[in-house]
Amino acid sequence: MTGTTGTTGDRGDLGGRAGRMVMVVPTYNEAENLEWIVERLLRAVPETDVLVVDDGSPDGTGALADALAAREPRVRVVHRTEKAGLGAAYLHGFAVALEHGYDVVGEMDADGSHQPEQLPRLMAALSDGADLVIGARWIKGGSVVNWSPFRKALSVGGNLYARVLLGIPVHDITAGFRLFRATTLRTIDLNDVESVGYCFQTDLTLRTVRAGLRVVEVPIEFLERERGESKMNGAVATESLRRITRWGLEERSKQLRGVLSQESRSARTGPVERQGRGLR
Ligand SMILES: Nc1nc2c(ncn2[C@@H]2O[C@H](COP(=O)(O)OP(=O)(O)OP(=O)(O)O)[C@@H](O)[C@H]2O)c(=O)[nH]1
Ligand SMILES: [Mg+2]
Repeated sequence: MTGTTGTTGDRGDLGGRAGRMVMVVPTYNEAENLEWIVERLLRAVPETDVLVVDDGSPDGTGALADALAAREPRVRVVHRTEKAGLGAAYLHGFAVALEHGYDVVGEMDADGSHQPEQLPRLMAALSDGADLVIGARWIKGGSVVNWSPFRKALSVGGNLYARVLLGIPVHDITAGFRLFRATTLRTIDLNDVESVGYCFQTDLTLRTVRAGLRVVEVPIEFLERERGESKMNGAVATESLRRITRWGLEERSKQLRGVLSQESRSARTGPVERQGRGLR
């Protein structure tokens, strides 16, 4: 379990009463990007607060975040002692955000892939009634700039696999530019989330859909990072494939059991109108 050293900054709390929205920004070795991206975010959406969750970056990102927080009251920092993956960092950030009473809790990478200038469009979708808004690459109007055809194929294929296997109508399940209503995060149970890498995004999407909440995708332009190094690796991709397959098969076998028990009931009681959801 990763230790924490709590929040830092020049205010006693996260300012949840003043700013109703907070963007959680996880960082690991983003010294070249952090200041640039946080300043853009605060310019694009002045009413938001920012919560940086740093996993003890060896390149000094945590200290840079503290310096930002010292001069900008909208910025707060959570320091964790070791790199424990994106999912764990977000769970920690969400818990802090909910504790401080924010109404809207967002996710955004610190590497420039997600453009803060596009955030107002996600905010509009939330105001229109969504419970979770996903900034999506793989829908009409969405795009990815500077990815190799192989990387694109991997992401499109992974999303297609997840959509079909999980049977949910979301096109960019792995995307990490998002806004949650705080009520959404309180409704879906975050206590048993085990996903570590970007599979975390799929996990939360699935929980939101299964809770009967409204997920809306808004097209974004995703830019490949220009500075710093990607943390995506084989282990992250494998975790995703393994967990999505397990969730999908569990759901399918539940449906199959439902169909079979209905079949045996109707065999015993004669013809009845079929009501089960069946295999999608
Ligand atoms: N706190 C924390 N942040 C992380 C960790 N892994 C990645 N991040 C941050 O999460 C965001 C997304 O990570 P990236 O390295 O860009 O990974 P990615 O977006 O899946 O991969 P690319 O598309 O290749 O950039 C960045 O802001 C990272 O600094 C981690 O273990 N802990
Ligand atoms: Mg990235």
